[in-house]
Amino acid sequence: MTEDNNVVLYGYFRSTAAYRVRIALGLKGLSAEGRYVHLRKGEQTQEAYLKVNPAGLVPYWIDGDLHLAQSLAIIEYLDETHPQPPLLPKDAVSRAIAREIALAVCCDIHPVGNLRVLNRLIELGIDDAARTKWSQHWIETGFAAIEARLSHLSGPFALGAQPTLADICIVPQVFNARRFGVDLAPYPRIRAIDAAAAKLEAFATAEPGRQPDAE
Ligand SMILES: N[C@@H](CCC(=O)N[C@@H](CS)C(=O)NCC(=O)O)C(=O)O
Repeated sequence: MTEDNNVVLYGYFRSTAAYRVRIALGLKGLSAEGRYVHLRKGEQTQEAYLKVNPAGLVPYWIDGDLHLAQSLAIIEYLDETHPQPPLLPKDAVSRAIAREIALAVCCDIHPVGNLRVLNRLIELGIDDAARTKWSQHWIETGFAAIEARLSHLSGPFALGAQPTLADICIVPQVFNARRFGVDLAPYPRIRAIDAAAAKLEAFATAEPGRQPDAE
């Protein structure tokens, strides 16, 4: 993959799942053509995009004949095809812990706060304030578990001196937590990871506010 072939990343500036892939691309020194799906306007449910990704979600990755959904699958593919710098630690225990943290974000926190879930809550008559509490609750529950795990690991990143898949998942979730007004005071290790990551170009350029479709 180079900068000038047909590699395409469908995303949305505020999508935390697409944000993960942008960070991974940056860490690898890679880029892709960005195509933007306006989630708030519901473009992900329109026929044009469903033809691209029938799941109606971003990110979506096209690399020649490879069409791939799921941020973690995309990131692990990038890591396997472009091994430097590695996004998973060398030893099996640390690798398992990096995946544990990544999955805690991607399976336990993210899905219940996704836009389509919040839209369904609107349809069920749940008001703004209650929906915000819902999102805060699941982020806080997930962050408490991740913070407990991190408290046994040395920083500055989740698993030491280099960012891994764990940090790639934590940082976008922190962005989302701030959007929903979550108090981050109880999570010092998570905050420290976010601060360490902000100093790295790959994380900084992946920030939602710096994307071409940012509003
Ligand atoms: N597990 C998927 C989640 C993808 C996902 O849910 N993306 C969100 C944005 S972060 C989305 O497209 N939401 C559209 C919707 O909920 O309608 C991944 O990691 O890629």
